[in-house]
Amino acid sequence: MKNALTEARRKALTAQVEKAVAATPVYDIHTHLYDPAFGELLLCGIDDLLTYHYLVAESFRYFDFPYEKFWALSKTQQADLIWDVLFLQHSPISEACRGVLTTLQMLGLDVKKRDLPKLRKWFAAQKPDAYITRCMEVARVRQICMTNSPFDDLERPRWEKGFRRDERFTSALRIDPLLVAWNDTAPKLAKWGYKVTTELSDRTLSEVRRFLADWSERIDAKYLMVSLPPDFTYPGDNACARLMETAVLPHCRESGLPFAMMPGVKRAVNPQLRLAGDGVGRCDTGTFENLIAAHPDNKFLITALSRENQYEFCVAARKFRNLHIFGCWWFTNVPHLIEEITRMRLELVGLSITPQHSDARVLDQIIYKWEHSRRIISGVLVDKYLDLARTGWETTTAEIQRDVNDLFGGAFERFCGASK
Ligand code: HDL
Ligand code: ZN
Repeated sequence: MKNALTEARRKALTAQVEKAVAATPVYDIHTHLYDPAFGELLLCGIDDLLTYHYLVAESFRYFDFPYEKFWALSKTQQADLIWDVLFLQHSPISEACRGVLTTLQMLGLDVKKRDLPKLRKWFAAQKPDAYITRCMEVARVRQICMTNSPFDDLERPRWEKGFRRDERFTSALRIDPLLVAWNDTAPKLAKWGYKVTTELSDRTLSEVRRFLADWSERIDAKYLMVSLPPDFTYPGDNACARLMETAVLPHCRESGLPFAMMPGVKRAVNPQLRLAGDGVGRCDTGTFENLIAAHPDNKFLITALSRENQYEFCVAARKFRNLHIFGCWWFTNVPHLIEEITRMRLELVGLSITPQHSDARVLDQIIYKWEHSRRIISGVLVDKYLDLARTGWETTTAEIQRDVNDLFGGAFERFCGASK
């Protein structure tokens, strides 16, 4: 007998879910933000929002001058051009443009006036520490995981000098150069005192493990992370696969740290766009199934850049309990795909996933990235709980809150293990 869901029950359930999703503080498990101790590396404010590389790429579609001319301008001059072309000359309809406006609106600023100088004045008057707290409160973000690279010449010295941590900011050890550019990276490790050569001898591999252990310790890494080109293969007679197998994964097993892999990025498709110049390619998910199946004692986090791969990794997550899928990464971080990917994950895998991360590069972006995603995640969850209600299953308010806590960082923290 069809369970006629009363209008009152529909309304009550919808309100419960929307309230829980809107109010639950989230662990943002992948960002490019920095602990305030890193000073100017932590980007924030209207000019950083406007010169976000997503908007740079969109603006160049209207610019008819050489790339170098833009790069020679100051950040303020670049922001002026972007504001003019993407907000004034054309409606700011893209997700990255809309995001700037959502952030301004949620900070209580009037976008109707389109007064960029006035907006600049407001941001200039913000006190850094108070502003960080304000952005995290407005976005309802309880924890921010950074992307920390020993290979970043601006970041490394601050870690080596040491500083008092802001406990709201956790760390992830980013190791792309080690895995995808080993021949260029080996000399750097040698310069830093690790006895390595480009030849992957036993001594080199054990020194790479010492490097990973030193940095995991130094930054208190919650996981290790790498982005990979679409053609990464495992097993494979390539430095990436060999270093992964003989240094990275043993280190992760020994330290209990997950290894996050983000496949499908084609770096510098258009180098003239600099950070905005990367593209997407579909990977062979079978290579990752091989890797995960061969390492049952390792924990893997995966998000993919290709929409099709996100579906395939949903299926892979059903096969491997040591795989935790997360986020709508980069080009998939747009409403239509966030909805599709979240719906697919909940329907195929259930709640043992992490639906979103912000990937924010500018502090204030956490406000719009989470506002936009919460609305979509809320809508999908309402549908799912209404589907349950139609069977006669009554989800309690406490159970809804438990599930949302899981989706907003709880499942991730359990997957990482209390120890790390
Ligand atoms: O490799 C990554 O972590 C990506 O997120 C890149 O940083 C990319 O430039 C980005 O910012 N995506 O949102
Ligand atoms: Zn990122």
